Amino acid sequence: MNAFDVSPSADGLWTDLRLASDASVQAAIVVAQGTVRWFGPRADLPATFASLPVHHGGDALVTPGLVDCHTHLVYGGQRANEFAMRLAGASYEEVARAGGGIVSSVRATREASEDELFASASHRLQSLLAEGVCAIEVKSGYGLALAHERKQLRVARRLAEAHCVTVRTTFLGAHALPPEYAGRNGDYIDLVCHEMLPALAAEGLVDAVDVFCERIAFSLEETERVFQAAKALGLPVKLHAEQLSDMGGAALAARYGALSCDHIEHLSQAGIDAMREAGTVAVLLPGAFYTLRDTMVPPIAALRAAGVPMAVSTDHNPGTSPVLSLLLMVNMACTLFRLTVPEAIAGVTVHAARALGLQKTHGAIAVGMPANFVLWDLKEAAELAYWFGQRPVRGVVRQGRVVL
Ligand code: DI6
Ligand code: FE
Repeated sequence: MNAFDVSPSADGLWTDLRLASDASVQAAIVVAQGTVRWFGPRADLPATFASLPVHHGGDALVTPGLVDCHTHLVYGGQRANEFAMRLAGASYEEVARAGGGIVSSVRATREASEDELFASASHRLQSLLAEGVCAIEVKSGYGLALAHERKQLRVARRLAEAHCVTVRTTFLGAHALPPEYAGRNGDYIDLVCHEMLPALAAEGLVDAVDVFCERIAFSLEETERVFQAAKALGLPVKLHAEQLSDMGGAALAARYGALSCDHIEHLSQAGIDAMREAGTVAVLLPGAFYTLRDTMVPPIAALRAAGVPMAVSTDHNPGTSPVLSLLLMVNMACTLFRLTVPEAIAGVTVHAARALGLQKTHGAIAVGMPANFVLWDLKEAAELAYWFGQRPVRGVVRQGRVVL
């Protein structure tokens, strides 16, 4: 039994709602066979729909279902000890070089069984779903060996099935150098490109390919080799780019038509221009910025001026962003990065969907799209950013079902 078997259909007429984009407008949504058939001001509702069974929204504010477009949700263990080390003065790079960091989660992930990983990730996913998330990206990258990367990606597929949520899987085999390849970067990238990626793609486990391009991870040349392997398999790419330094990764990713460049605290104007040309989404991750007590704010004004779409995500991971609230990221995107409230809301809906290539099915309430929307116990949209640490959800329709 999964979430669908126990959730009622959302088919019918949803009324007594107000639009997040203009709270003075009374809205209505018609859902038929799980798909949006009509959406607009209640006053404009065609008479043919007025006799449908009614779902009363109770004067809730309505938004599209949220999309968390960058997560590392599946992993073993946790790393509170490193949090303490950083509080005592160590930097993220120092912790990583001392054998902590990503590699310590790799050890714990390799030791965990698929069922254990599924149980812990399910628990985390439930927090996100309760806040109105209807689609989520899940990366591998804590296995760093074929069997363990497969285990992570299989868990991601199982999460989609068990929770009736859209999951996009991203292969992040080039996340860190596994200890058994110390000093042999080239050999490991060979393994990623010639064995891991082709095998996992053939098993249908990979929707996109990502690389951690950074001084403490992989170089521009190594990143490009992985992108070539992805391209040969027809898979879209994305990149952990310019988080700790300006490596020129964004421009490279844009040349490969990347769906998104993520983090981008140190992004240059050349990188911004390349992303605009390629239609690449800028994914902002304020949870990692906050946890690392970073001071380099991403170039928001320049991205805005260039018209590069900005998404906002949790980057949920055990090292740098152990957060399970996308609304808190909306708040932080506004307070720390100076996004406007409408920008931050677009960042967790329409632009986040685009960062996953899901713009035809998620991130908006639109005729022909699957019904994914959230009813909020709020008077106006600014409250979505304002009430941090709260969960003002009244109801959630996910994939045409009333799941909350
Ligand atoms: N950038 C991040 O913020 C995470 N991965 C990455 O490439 C951190 C992952 C970790 O520390 O476990
Ligand atoms: Fe990340």
